[in-house]
Amino acid sequence: LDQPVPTAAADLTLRRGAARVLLDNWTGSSTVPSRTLYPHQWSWDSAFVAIGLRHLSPRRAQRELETLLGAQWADGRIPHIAFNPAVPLDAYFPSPDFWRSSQAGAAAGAPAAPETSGIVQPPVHALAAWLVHEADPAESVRRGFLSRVYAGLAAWHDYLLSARDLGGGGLAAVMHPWEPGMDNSPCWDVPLSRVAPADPASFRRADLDHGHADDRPTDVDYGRYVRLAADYRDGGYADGEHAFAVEDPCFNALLIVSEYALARIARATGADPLRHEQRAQRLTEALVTRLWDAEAGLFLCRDLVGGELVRERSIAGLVPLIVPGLPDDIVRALLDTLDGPHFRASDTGLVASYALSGHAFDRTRYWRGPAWFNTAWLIDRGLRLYGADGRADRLRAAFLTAAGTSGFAEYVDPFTGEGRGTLDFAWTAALTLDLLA
Ligand code: 9YW
Repeated sequence: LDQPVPTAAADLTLRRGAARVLLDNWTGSSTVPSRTLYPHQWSWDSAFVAIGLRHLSPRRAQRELETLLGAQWADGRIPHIAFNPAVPLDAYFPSPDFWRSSQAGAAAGAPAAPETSGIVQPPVHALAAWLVHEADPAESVRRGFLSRVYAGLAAWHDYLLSARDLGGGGLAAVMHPWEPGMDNSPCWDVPLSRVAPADPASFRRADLDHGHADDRPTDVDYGRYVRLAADYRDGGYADGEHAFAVEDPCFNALLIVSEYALARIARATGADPLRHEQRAQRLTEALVTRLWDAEAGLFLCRDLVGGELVRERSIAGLVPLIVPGLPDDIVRALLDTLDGPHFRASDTGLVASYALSGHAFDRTRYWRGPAWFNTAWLIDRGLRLYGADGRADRLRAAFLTAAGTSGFAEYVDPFTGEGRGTLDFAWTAALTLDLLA
């Protein structure tokens, strides 16, 4: 697809629009993903937001991450949501009175405040912290930013690599479809099918107040999400035996990149960088050994309960292109898959969240087909890492066009770029600013 060539004036309008979204979504100490749909602080959203916010205010970007770390549990986990006590309980479900973190999570070290969820999201935070530091090293050093965040970030990775190595193969496992951040991906269909849905009368979906039912997960899937979360809570958020346990390539690729970032942070603060570099290398080996599938041409999820690879092509299997030091044949295969018949990225511009050729492909439903901006940003980085700059430039142009024309949508139709989900979505705006910088 030929993208219009961005002009300086168009860039300026886009930059102003993106900055406006971030200003409007700022609460005073962090950023909400969306004023309507997601009125609290989300974990990986905040990391992406900080990456964009650093171009407007490095100070505010630091604050974003430090606020999130204020919700960290003593066992090291960074919860996927830190709740704003000023927001009414019925504005978002599952609400704080569902998770009951300060009580149900006490044994796992949940803080007394704020209330949080008990599950996690992908570890983009150390990468974000390093990028925030780089935006203004003098201000970062003046505030001791890296020293403030290092211990928390290291504890976060320690948690993922110990309590969450449920498969014993050196990767971190997710225990809920919300943890990899791609809530209703077809990758979860089989692992999730074993979970009995919670009684629909036992909860009320707040997401449907703001979004189209056709764009959102189905009610049955929602019931299963609720059941998994309630069981985890009722077990005191202890990790171990669980009905849903999956090794996700995107989650682990982000952990690797964040381990390399943590090595840099360690070096800058006088801590030991070697430990993190070695961990990143071991994780990379485990990722390749456990999740690479040459026949599929991308990384797959491993279902630890069923004991098999999940044979679905999702964007999670392409994101590991951001991992440094991948074997040449894997890099070549990932590049081929990206532009090949399953994803056709050279035609679509942005990359679909699930193979266009897949049996479960749905161009409007959330993570079952629509294209998202955070994954496009990650793939842009991967393409540049491996010298595919021409392709990265095309992806970047498609990203900026779709972000602007859709009003910073949460996600878009992969064929038309038409906006879906909510508008004025924080990470779409933040990553727009980053690509324009
Ligand atoms: C939900 C906030 C979150 C993102 C996830 C996305 C969605 C939450 O929104 O999940 O309520 O369904 O899937 O990645 O962090 O933006």
